[in-house]
Amino acid sequence: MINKIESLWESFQKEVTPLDKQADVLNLKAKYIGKKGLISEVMKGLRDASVEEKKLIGPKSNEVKKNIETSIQDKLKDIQISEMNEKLKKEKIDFSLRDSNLDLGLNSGGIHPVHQIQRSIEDIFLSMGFEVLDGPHIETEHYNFEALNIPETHPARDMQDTFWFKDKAHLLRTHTSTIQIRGMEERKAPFAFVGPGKVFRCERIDATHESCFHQLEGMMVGENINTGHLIYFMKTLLKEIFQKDMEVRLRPGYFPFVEPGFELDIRWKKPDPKDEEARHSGWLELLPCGMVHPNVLKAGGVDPDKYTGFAFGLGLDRLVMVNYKMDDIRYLHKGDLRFNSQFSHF
Ligand code: FA5
Repeated sequence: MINKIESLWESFQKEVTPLDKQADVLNLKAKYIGKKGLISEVMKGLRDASVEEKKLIGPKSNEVKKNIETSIQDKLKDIQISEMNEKLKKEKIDFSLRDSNLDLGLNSGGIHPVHQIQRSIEDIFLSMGFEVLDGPHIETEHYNFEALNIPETHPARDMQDTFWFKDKAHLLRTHTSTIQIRGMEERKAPFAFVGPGKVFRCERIDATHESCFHQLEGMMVGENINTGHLIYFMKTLLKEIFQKDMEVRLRPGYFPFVEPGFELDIRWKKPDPKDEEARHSGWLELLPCGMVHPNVLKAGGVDPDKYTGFAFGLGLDRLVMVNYKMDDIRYLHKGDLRFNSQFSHF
């Protein structure tokens, strides 16, 4: 077997040398070290080998695999460089120019403020032991409504105007709460995760409403999780974002998937565009949340007699508005470079 492995290494070297296309190199990689590649085929014979042989063959095959991997990477790099040189010759474009622009800070891109805030919130929750999950934009009625305790006849379906697909079975998700169900299905309690992303609603657009905006869902499930935990995590989140203790209040709020449900408001000063000094204080509705309804736990495969949990759904675009004292949400996604470039240094 050792001989076979060594001869595979030799034939690989012969085959890789003349290649000049990335696709061919990747095919060769699969041929030798893919799941069903030649090395794996040879390794099948390991079962019948003696203990002494096994001790030699294992490290040898690892060494050859490593050599093949390194040689593939080197080859791919060489091909990339020669393709770029070829292009330079043909198109007479100086690719290095872009880098020098970046050095000068000209035309450089930046991270959109919504994504900046999303990333910082993800970091806050990661540091508290939460996972970060993703979910599809195109959803089924089951994940968007049914499993969230919103049956077809329930009036709560009217609260969110939905973009439906023609098949009437699929839709653009109207909230990130869909991630709650998908997250529960994939893990065993206890768990905690957040799920950020785009959501879509057939809304009349105005200064605080967009039809495509961003939410960040959060969920914690375990034994004896209660409203105290919910308030603790929400206050910690707000303190980290605003870098100070925030005054909050909980009001009753209705969402079919939580019981009890709350609206968490923060005390804030509303910006007055006319007079910088004349600000007026108030409460801003920021964070709907609550204790997960037993039906929702059941739909996600969690035993509601043993576990409880809290969930929340944060509107990221509105949070950006508060953070930067913006008076109109529409600036955020208009694509006006004069607006966007203000954030490009991040
Ligand atoms: C929900 O979407 C619930 N899924 C949130 C939730 C999760 C409640 C878990 C309880 C437990 P709501 O429709 O209120 O709730 O939207 C949540 C947040 O999204 C709002 O507080 C607001 O910040 C933001 N939001 C809602 N509609 C818009 C819109 N059209 N444009 C911009 N932001 C919006």
